[in-house]
Formats: sequence, structure tokens, C-alpha cells
Amino acid sequence: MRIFATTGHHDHHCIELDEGELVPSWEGPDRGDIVDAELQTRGFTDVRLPGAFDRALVEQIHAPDYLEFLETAHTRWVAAGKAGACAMSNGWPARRMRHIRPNGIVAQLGYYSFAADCSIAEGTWSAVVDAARSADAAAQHVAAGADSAFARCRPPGHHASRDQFGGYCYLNNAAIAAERLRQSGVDHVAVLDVDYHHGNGTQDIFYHRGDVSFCSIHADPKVEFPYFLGHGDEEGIAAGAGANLNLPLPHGTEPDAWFAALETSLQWISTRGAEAVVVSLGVDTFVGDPISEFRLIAEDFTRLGRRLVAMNRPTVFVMEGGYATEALGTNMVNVLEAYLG
Ligand code: Q9C
Ligand code: ZN
Repeated sequence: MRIFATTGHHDHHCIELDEGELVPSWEGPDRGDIVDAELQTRGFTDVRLPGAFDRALVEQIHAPDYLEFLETAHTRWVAAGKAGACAMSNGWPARRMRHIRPNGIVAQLGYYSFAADCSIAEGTWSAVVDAARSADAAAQHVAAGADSAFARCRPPGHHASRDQFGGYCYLNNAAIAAERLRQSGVDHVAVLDVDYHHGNGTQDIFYHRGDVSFCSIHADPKVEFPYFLGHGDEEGIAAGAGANLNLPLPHGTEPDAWFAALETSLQWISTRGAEAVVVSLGVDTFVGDPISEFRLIAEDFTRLGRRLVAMNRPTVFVMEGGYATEALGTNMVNVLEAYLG
């Protein structure tokens, strides 16, 4: 399996507001390095740098004004003389307010985000671009005939929508991979999101589209981030009606219940007629994850990799969450190794 990654992610380290405290983000540079080291140790040595950033492709997924905002936000923050090293909002357009784009940098940070767990450091944009490039390159590799590829993305992407960042995500790497597959002649793509959190960004991006089916297994948004999307009755609209499947599960979910949901997902994907699959691969379903409440163990990630083979379709793996850093490499690579058999 070919791996696409860069070390550009080192420059992306942010602070987050977590349970009333400003702390270094759980989503830190060590995550990329840990997975890279484990890949190396376990013989995944076909590691490549991705190609150039294809802005035209990314503009099929994200609004041009949003891209320009992300690219320039930190520079504008510094120019405005703000105190913090990371740019972060303190106001968002909530119920009964209007979504009119404001002028200043702080206000625009609120306009273009939905959570205070995600800020913009000096090196954020270049790291975000590198992650998108990796996802694109992995999709191109699969579109060219490879059975599978792994985009070792950091930061992750599945919470990012067309024009909003949050949940440690800025550009939606999995959506970019799916769009690349579509543009390469794959008529129908399925995105299977196994991260602990609902992939609200990916769902929203494809919600009205029938050519990309989206399925997510995640903690119930009534009790877990991103809180405001990911319920079981969200099925898609217009051409996308019936092309969205959410399987929310309670805190404390044990492996057997999780794998029952996986079987439902795999069956649904086979009925959707997808020709290729993008897996949003988060391993924060792990029992030891410091911010999550499911109970999968390391062997369950091996079991997951084996079950994904049953889809029998070319597959692009895109790295998402997983915050138990001591186990992150093992869990992530267990999926990939088991997939190869
Ligand atoms: N006390 C991904 O896994 N906030 N994003 C957690 C915990 C946000 C997770 C707060 C979690 C975002 C890609
Ligand atoms: Zn997650």
C-alpha cells in the first residue's frame, strides 16, 4: 500500500478551548510522526510526497472566499496586533442572527468556524494544504488502478464543511479524495466514516449529491461533539435523498455493537452501487482515547481492516482522529495491515 505524507504538518500546532481551559490541542504534531514511525516499523516503506495543490479541484469542495480566508487569516491576525499566537474567534452567528459576512479578522473567524477547539497558527495553512495534497494524491493513485492507498493527513478533515472549520479540521481531505475519484471517472463513490465523531463536514458537502454516498458510525450528537449534526434521520436531500446514512451510538459502546453498525454500513454501501470507497479513518473509537467514550481495543482495528476487504472495492484511506498517542500508531496501522491480509 502506498502512503502519501509530508512533514509540513510540524508547523501546525494550535491551542483549543477544552472544558473551560485553553490547552495545547489534542490534535498535535506528534500524531503525524507517531503514525509515520509505526508505518516504517511495520514495513510500509512506499512513502511518497504528494503532488501540487490543485486549487480548482479543492474549489469543487470549498468556497473560494473560504480558501482565501484560511490562507490569509493568520497574517491578518498579526497585522491587527492580536495578542495570541493562534487566531480564534469569540463570537458565532447563532440562532436568530444573520449570516452576513463581517469585515474584521476576529468576526470573520466566527463567520468561518463553528467551534473554539480549532484555531489558526502561523503554519496552519501550509499544513492544511499538505494534508489536502496527500488525500488528492492517494485518490489519484487509486484512480490510476491501485487497490488501495493511505493519505496520512494531519490536520484531519471530516468536520470541515464547504466554508467552515472546526473540530481540528480546515479542509475536508476525504471529500477532496472523493471528488478526485469522481473527476477521474469513478461514477459513484462511497465515503465510510468510522471516526468516533460524526463527519458533519463531509455529510454537509455531499448532502444534496447522489453521486457520493456518505455513511458514518459515531457517538450520538446529543451527547458528543459536533453536537448539532449526525442524527439518524438525516438521509440527504434533492439528488442526494437516500444517499446519507448515520448510525449514532451511545457513550460506552462496546465492540460488538460497533461492529454490528459496521455490518449495516457495509451492506448499505453495497446497495448504493459505489465503485470506490474513501474511508475516513479515525481511531478515536479506542477505549483509551482521552476525549472519546467508545470501547474498541487494538485487535478491533485489525478486525475492522479485515471487514473492509469485504467491500471488494478500490479504497482510499484518509487519516482522521485518534488521540491516545501511545496507541495511535498501532491502531491506525492495524487497520491498514489487516486490509492487505
Ligand atoms: N473535551 C476529530 O476527531 N472537542 N476531531 C473535543 C473534548 C473536539 C475531534 C473536546 C473534538 C474534535 C477529527
Ligand atoms: Zn474524531
